[in-house]
Amino acid sequence: MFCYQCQEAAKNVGCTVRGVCGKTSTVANLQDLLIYTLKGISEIVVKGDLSASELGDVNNKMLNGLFITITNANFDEDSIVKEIDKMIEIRDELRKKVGVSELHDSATFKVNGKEDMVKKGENVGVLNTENEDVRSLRELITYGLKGMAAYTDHAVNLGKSDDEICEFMYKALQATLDDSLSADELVALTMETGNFGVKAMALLDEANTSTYGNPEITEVNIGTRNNPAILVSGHDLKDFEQLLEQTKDSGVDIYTHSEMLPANYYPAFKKYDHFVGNYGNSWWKQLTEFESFNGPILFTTNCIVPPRKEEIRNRIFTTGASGYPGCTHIESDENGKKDFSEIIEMAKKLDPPTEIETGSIVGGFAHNQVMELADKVVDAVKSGAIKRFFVMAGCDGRMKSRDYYTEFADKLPKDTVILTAGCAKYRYNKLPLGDIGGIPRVLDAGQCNDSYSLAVIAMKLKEVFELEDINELPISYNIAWYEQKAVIVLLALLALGVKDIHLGPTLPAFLSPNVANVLVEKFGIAPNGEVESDIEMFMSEG
Ligand code: SF4
Ligand code: SF3
Repeated sequence: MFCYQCQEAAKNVGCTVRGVCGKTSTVANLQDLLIYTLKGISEIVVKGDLSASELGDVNNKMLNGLFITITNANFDEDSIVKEIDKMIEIRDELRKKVGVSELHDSATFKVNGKEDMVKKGENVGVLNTENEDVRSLRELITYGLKGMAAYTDHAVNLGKSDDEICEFMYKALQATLDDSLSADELVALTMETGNFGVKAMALLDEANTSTYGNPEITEVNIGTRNNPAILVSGHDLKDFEQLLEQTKDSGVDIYTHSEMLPANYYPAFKKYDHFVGNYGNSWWKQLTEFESFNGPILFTTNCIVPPRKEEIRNRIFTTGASGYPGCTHIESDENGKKDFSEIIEMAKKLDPPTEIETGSIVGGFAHNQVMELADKVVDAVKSGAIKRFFVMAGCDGRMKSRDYYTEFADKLPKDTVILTAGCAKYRYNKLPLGDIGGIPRVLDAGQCNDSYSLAVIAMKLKEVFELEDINELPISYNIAWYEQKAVIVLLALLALGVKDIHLGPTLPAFLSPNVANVLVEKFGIAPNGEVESDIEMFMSEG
């Protein structure tokens, strides 16, 4: 195996024996083959001149296939094998339909069973591209597409789709097979990926807000009640809604964990009295927090930490793109309905959660809510009460070096405001950072996809202040990344013209020195440094 798609890649080079995330080499090779098969489908779609609008459910399967390979989403060999079989079947039908010859191996290869798949996967992975710059750009695009697939998949679950996005995804996946493309052409495709990333996030924003209302300022309870309960993690709001409906009047409470916290901000979920609040912190703390939670846990997406203890594994359920061997996976029926009764029955037999903290945290500052406060915000900027905003969106992770973000938030001057989204917020969302004239100093827009909200806010502020360029705003970007959704968020911000983004805690291992240089020279991307000197540097900007 060779994998370097996330921030925790071994030695910041790549995982070769087993993933730091816990992914086995078998799973890694199978995931590589799944991606390769999706590229093969894309080859047929592009060369056969098929359009996404005539492909129907193939689009959704392609999205789900990419999603499965995101870091910490799916560790289950058997489900990936099934997925490869399914995608090969689709690929072969499409190939017959278009009748094009001279196709890439990915569009024609045959495998016979799991062992054969693993072997094939070994030979079609990342290192198969020899030139390190081409490899770097191909992977940057592929990881961006994985993030884009995740966001589009959530939108599809809520009945919103956009064929143009899928059309682009086939084109971009196919392009990663094309040896005739120059590095410059691949750089251009990377930027186009960012443009479509903006579209995918806008689509999901529209899907979420048109279904569940606009997130609003909310005090989220972080304590517990004395009823048996289910903890929900991941990002899928449709799954969350279905579980809330099915647990109504059952005597079972519902709590969110990690990236599901922003579900608390949506008006549609507030009507459920048994939705108690958020339990615990970011994804990487889940093993201890699941232990004290006592009840079952539902993963709707990443991030799963391999549960070592059988007792915890028995309480974990997965659905959608997520999966873990030995954990029950809940499938949906053809109408997208999921039956969560097994989880609910298990919850009834288990103890209520053990309280690990009390009080509340405040969030819900997506674009609509912030714009309702626009007058206040603009006045605070004009009067100098707010000197600078810091976008600190992105992911959290296990590494000790991420203490940087807690210290950074803590040491920022009191006349600054942090705009956040994604699980990166858990590094500082419980610090007593106070407010500026009633505006909290940490404004949480929501999940990682709600980074889109932060871009909308920046664009609206640009209009209000009548500026030419988004970079003239008193906003600095100090973003934390971990998995591939952060890659599409980054590319989307670049596509929107945002410059001088600081990225940490390390730059991606998949950026070759030359590709990293392009990002530095064209966009001013820089790694984060030391807390105090970084704050000084940011505060002297503009
Ligand atoms: Fe390593 Fe990250 Fe890949 Fe897991 S996802 S194998 S930790 S690079
Ligand atoms: Fe977090 Fe996994 Fe990325 Fe959605 S839950 S931001 S890391």
